[in-house]
Amino acid sequence: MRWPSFWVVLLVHQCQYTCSKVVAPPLPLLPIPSASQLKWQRREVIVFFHFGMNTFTDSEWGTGEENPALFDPAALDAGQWVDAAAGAGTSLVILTAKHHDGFCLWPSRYTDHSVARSPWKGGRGDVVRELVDAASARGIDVGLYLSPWDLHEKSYGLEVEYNEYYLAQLQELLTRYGTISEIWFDGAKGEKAKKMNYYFKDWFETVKQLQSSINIFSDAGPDIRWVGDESGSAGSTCWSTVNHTVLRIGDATLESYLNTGDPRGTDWVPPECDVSIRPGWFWHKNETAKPVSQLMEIYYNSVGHNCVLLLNVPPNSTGLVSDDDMQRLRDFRAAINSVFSTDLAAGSAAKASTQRGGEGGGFAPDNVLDCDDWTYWAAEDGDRRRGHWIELALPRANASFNVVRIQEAIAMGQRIMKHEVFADRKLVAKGTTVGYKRLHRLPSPVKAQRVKIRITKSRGPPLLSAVGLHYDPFNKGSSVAKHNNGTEA
Ligand code: FUL
Repeated sequence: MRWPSFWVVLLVHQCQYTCSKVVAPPLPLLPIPSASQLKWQRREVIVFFHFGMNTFTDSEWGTGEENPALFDPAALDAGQWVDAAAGAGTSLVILTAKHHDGFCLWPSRYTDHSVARSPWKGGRGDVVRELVDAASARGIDVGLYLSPWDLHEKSYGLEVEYNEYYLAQLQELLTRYGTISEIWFDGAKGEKAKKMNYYFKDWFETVKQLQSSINIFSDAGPDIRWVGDESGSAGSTCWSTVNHTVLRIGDATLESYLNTGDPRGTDWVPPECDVSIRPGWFWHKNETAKPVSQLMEIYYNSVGHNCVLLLNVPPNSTGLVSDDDMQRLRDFRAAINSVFSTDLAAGSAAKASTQRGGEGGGFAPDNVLDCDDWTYWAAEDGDRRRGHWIELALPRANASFNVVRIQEAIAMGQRIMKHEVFADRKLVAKGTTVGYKRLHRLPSPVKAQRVKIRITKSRGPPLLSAVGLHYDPFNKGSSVAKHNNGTEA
C-alpha cells in the first residue's frame, strides 16, 4: 500500500513542474503610466539647481534690468554640482536655464541677455553645455527649466511674438544638448506682470516632437504635475491620476486637487514635490541648509506619499555647491540608506487571502519580497466584500521595526483606496492610497511575529510589488497619527 501512494505523490509533484502553466497577468486598470513616467517615478529623488543672475544679486525674483556684467562665477564647476547631486543618490538633475529675469545660461541666438554678454569665460561660456557634459560623463540625466514669465524680453505681453520667442528658445535647448529627460514649465508669474496668453499646446507638442521620451512638468502636466506646495509635502491621500480638464496652469485654487489627485482621474499625471534645501531657491550668503531630520521628514512626506522629491541645491556665486550643502546631501542619502538598506521582512513566509491563478499561477504573495518591481502579488479577480489581505510570518520575531513600506505595481494602474497594517493582530497603521510607495512611520517600535496588510477598499484587485519593514533610529513618531490600537476583526 505504501509504494503506490508514494508514486502517486511523485507524479502529482512532477506534474506541477511539467504540466502546470502560469496564468496571464490581469488587465491593467487605466490610466497607466508611460515608460518615461515609470522611469521618472523610480528615480525617487531628483536634484534641482537654481543658478543665474539672482545668484549674483542676492535675490529670488530679479527685475529683468540686471546688467549681464554681473554674471561672473570665478570657478564654476558643473562636475562638482553633479557630484553633489550624485551624493544624494539621484539620477537626474534639473537646471534653471532661464529664470523669471530672462537671463539665459546658454548663448541663445534670440536674445543678447545671456552668458554671451557676460565676462564669464570672455562671453564664450555655456552653463547648459557644461552641465550636460558633466552629467553625461557621470551617467546622470539632465532636465531643464525655462521660465515662461520673462521680465526682460521686450516681446513679453505681445501674444504671437513672445510665444514664437519662447518656442524658439525651447527648440534651441531641445536640439543642441542631446537627450533632455524633463522640461519644467513654471506657472509662477508676478501679480503686476503683463497679461500674456501662453500657447502651451504649441509648446508641448513641439517638445514631444523634438524629444519623444521627455517628461513635461507643469501645474497641469501633461506628464508630471505640481504637487500644489513648495514644502515637499504630498497629500497623505495621493493619486497619480487626475482629470486633466480640471487643471489650469497658474491657478492657485487647484492646490488641494493637485496635492491629492483624483481617484476618478482619467489621466496619469503624478505629482513632483519641489522644495529647496535652503530657505530660498537661489543661493544667499546668510542662508544654510535644512538639517537631515527635516530632509527625512520631507522624504517621508514626498517619496513616502507616492511622489518624486525634487530637491533644490543652489550653487553659489563662485559657481560651486557649498561644501556644507554637499555634505548635507551625502548625510541625507546616508540616512535614507541606513533606514532602508535593511529589510526585516526579507526571508518571511508570505500568504494571502487569494492569489491569481492559485499556487504556481505566477502571482504568489512572496513576490512582494523579491526586490523586483515587475513581479507582484495579485489577488484573485472578483468581489471580496471583506477585502483582501497579505500576511508575512517574519523570520526574526524579536527584530523591532517602526517603518512599514508598501508598494503597488503601478505599471498596472493605481488601485488601493484604503488599507490597514496589523502587527500580531494589533492595528499599527492605516491609510488611504499606496501607489508607487507608501511609507508609514509607527508611533513606536514594534516587535511582531506576523504582519498583515488588509486592503479594505480598492478600485480593482490589488497588485502589490513590495512590502518592507524597517527601523528608523531617528523616527520619534512625532508626526505620525496615533491609532486607537484596534485589533483585527
Ligand atoms: C516658483 C518660482 O517663482 C521660484 O522662483 C522657483 O523657481 C520655484 C521652483 O518655482 O514658481
